[in-house]
Amino acid sequence: MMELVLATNNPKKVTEIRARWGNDAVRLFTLQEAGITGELPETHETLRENALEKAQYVYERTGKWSLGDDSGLEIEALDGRPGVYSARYAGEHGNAEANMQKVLSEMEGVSNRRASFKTVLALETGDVSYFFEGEIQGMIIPEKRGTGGFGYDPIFVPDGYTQTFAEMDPEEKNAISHRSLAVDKLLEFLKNS
Ligand code: ITT
Repeated sequence: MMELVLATNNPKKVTEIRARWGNDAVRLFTLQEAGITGELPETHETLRENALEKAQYVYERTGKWSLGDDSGLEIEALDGRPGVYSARYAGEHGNAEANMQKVLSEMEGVSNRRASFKTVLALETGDVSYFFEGEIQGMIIPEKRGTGGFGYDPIFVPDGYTQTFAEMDPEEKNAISHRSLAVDKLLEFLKNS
């Protein structure tokens, strides 16, 4: 059976990818299961390069196919910020509360609330690297709502919906999210290869 390591330290990403996974021929491993500890390198200025960097870091240490996920929230009125800096927008890596507070204060009084979530997945196979992207458009609301999901989910309402990602059931977010769109492209690729 083919083995694939999810090159992420974010357990919420693991849950979301696993929930979408519909390929019995490929067994998914977490970093923990692959014996890798510590933060993954993330030194570039594009989602694509960072996703690949994470995947290659894990491939080099495990020899197994590896999948990196780099994601970000791009806000029109903020010239695309936080974007590739989403995880550490307020300084400390992964402090979602502080990151959302910073976004909300920068968006105070701003009438253009358009934003999009993007995920780039990089699959490192040793010989070749493949990329799969997903994107969803929506709006930044003025105050947080909901407790589900993670990261910026409480302040993002996807187009066509009234609830934030954090107010939706996990299945509902996963049915439409940027990450799921990218995962579906990866699954399609694996099915045909
Ligand atoms: P890994 O690098 O270990 O995969 P990470 O959480 O640091 O985990 P990123 O570098 O891709 O991941 O940072 C993306 C940040 O963007 C993350 O910290 C979240 O705050 C946010 N983010 C990513 N996907 C999201 C989603 O589906 N919903 C809300 N926020 C998300």
